[in-house]
Amino acid sequence: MLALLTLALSTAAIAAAGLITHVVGAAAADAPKAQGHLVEVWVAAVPVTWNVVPNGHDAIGHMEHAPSETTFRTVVYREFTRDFAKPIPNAAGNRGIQGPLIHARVGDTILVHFRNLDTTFNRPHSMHFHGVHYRFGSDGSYIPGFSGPGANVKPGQTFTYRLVAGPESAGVWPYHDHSPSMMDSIEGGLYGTLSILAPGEKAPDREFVVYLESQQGFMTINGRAFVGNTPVFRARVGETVQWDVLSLGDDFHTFHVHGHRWRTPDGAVRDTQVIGPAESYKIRWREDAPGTWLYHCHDESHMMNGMIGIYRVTR
Ligand SMILES: [Cu+2]
Repeated sequence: MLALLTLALSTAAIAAAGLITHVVGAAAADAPKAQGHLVEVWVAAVPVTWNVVPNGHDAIGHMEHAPSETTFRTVVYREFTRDFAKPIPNAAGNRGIQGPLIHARVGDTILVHFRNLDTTFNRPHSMHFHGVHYRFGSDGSYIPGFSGPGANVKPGQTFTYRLVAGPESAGVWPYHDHSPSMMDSIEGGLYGTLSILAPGEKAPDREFVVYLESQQGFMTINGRAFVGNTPVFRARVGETVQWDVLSLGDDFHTFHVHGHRWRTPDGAVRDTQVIGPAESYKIRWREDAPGTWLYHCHDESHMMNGMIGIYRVTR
């Protein structure tokens, strides 16, 4: 009886908080409203030629890789200026294959205007966001007979997703294609990151995004494999650094940074932390360790197959 009552109460509380957006009634109708700022971004799915190992070399295993083995045509998310006027290059700290790093704060409403410019494969695409609140129409996930246009955006079409960063949305979350072409698209790099600050939380001095995935038979970080191709992240002693760690695909990884430790939300001290498909977490510390450090997945075969990079800390 008590358990039932607790369940009923918590379900009502969750519905009121907008977590269950398909509930019919006032709570659901009110869910996607928020008090904060309006964050508005323009993102398109665009075809690119991508090389997983641009320098053709595994610097640690001393293997050579020909461009024909490591290059493929794919579709990625790229940010545009207002009304898709012109493309914006991926910013430092957000290097690589993934789409724009979208910043917001709890309470904000986020409008993501999405355009499908996939003229290479002519496939439908979409954007499906983890961690935030939205009505069913902004779910972006294809369900035959149920989902709307936002789940199946055809080449040349545009759709706007309306998202709200709720109280429990603080943290980092993936977004990715969930249209009928999601299997090919996700392996091809059609994903990105939402980074949401809690109320009153200060933004870090440095924010590094690490997407662990696999492409072309290599284990990749942000779509690149091997030291010399994967991102080189940089910081100075005294700075607050934040690592946004995310994973998509079929594999579990163990994210490890040399010479550093961090505390997880449950208080445990770690220097290696497991992550499964579509999981995400952020790690923060105040930098106090100058040096040239490795960061990598500690699954040995993943590391030797490319999932390793350099972190440089200067005084
Ligand atoms: Cu791994």
